[in-house]
Amino acid sequence: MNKPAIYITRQLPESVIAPYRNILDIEMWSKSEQPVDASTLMDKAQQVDGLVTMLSDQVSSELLGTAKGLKAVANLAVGFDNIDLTSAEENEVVVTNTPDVLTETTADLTFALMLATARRIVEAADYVRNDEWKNWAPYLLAGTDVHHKTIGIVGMGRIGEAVAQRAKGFNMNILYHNRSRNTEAEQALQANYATFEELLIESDYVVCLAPYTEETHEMFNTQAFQKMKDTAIFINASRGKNVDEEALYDALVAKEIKAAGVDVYRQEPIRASHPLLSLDNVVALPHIGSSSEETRTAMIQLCLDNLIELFNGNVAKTPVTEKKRLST
Ligand code: 8YV
Repeated sequence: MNKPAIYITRQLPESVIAPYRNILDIEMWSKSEQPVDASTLMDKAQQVDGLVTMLSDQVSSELLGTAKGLKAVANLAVGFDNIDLTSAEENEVVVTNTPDVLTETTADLTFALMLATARRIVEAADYVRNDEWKNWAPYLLAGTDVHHKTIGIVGMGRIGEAVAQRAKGFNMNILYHNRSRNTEAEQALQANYATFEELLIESDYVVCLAPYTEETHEMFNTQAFQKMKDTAIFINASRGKNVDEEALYDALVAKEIKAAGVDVYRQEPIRASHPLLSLDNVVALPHIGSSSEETRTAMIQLCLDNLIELFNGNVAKTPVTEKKRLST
């Protein structure tokens, strides 16, 4: 029997892929410096049984409608806002994602970003490297404490809970806002539910971990930043489109909030000319929430395991669309 053919839209390490070559006929995008272009992705989608895609690949209704042999799309991310799910369902293409394996790693990065922003770690490291450190001064690069402060987590899913766990270790007071109450987090992590407005008003650290949906589109806007304390630090480690970036810039310049740590942007990658990068009180990262070697490997393996399960006629381990087997 022929092996199912799959196309992977980035170059991934052969050491991780190799064991799967016995079961799957795997082709990968060949250029390490640039992402797959839309027309190659469209062509490949028409030739294979499965795709492994990244958040930056648009899996559109046009692609799904024309790729008649395509049975499954395994997205290398917990999010799937790059995939037209309605069209996937209509075309009976099963979509999978990579939840759980990236939870702790993304929570580590979120917390690191919060600490880096509060304690001005990037500025301080540059200060030493640029030979600016001439004298000791009592308030030299003085930051803001994290411990014993109030953290407000917007989006109390798996990653939100893992961030709350870290916050607990820092003796923080934990508020959260979510579509629905998370009673488990309330009990296990002493997290207190707050309306979005209450959370904005009361938090020292406002941390956005909500997935991107129509409801969350630019929920962090001028009004939201105005409600925050002028000492508040804003962290975004979920999706750029949850934030009105102009409003964030204006709030930072007007000192309506103190600082921001950002891992995600409306349009990625950003360029050095992005307004937020002109501000010293911004720590900007290149969307590396889940980027540890261990987690990236686990994510790739989960994508490929999902495809194998599906091609074997089983339900995928982590399906996004309705749990169904591929019709054989
Ligand atoms: C992605 C992410 O894994 O999982 C998500 O939803 O945002 C990231 O961790 C990364 O962008 C690769 O697609």
